[in-house]
Amino acid sequence: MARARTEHEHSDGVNEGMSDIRVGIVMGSDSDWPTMKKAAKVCADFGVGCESRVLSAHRTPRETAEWAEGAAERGIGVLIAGAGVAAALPGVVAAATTLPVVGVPVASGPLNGVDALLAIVQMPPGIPVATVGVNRADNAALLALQILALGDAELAAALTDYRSRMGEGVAAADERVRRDSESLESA
Ligand code: C2R
Repeated sequence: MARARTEHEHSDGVNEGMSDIRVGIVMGSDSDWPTMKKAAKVCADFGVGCESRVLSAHRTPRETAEWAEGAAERGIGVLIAGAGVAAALPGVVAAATTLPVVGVPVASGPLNGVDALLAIVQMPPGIPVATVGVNRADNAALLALQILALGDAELAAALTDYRSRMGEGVAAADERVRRDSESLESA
């Protein structure tokens, strides 16, 4: 498994050389792809294979159910489902499998994602969808990887490493702001 890259390091976003598909990413339209691509990129950065599909609970209900029903058999461990406006897709996917589903409300349409957020987060009892913030497909992938890491010590170590490098970035920013603030006092 590759060492995870930070957002400042290069990645071409392609899961080259990764045959094991462990994360399934689905979105209601290709207009969601610029947002959902962030999830595929995080998976690629951690060397975790994913597949990305456009399927719609509204427009292609049969294909959507088939994809979700077959995911566990294909070796997928977690699903990420993103949709905008009247976002039924994550819930419909969750209803078709017992794999954990992470929902991404996509900001498309006149309500800028608030409609999708409420549709995805307010699932009825019995069919949970772990909902992340509007457009936060990157967090959806990190959460998916954390779930996979429960049974993968190498992936867990890569996530710990990612967190500590993120902490170093905050410490460097802290230092810069403190120095700038002090320079104002001495000016
Ligand atoms: P188009 O850009 O194709 O018109 O889609 C998509 O996720 C997208 O954000 C506009 C928006 O419609 C959403 N969509 C859903 C579903 N299918 C498509 N919410 C669904 O099944 O939930």
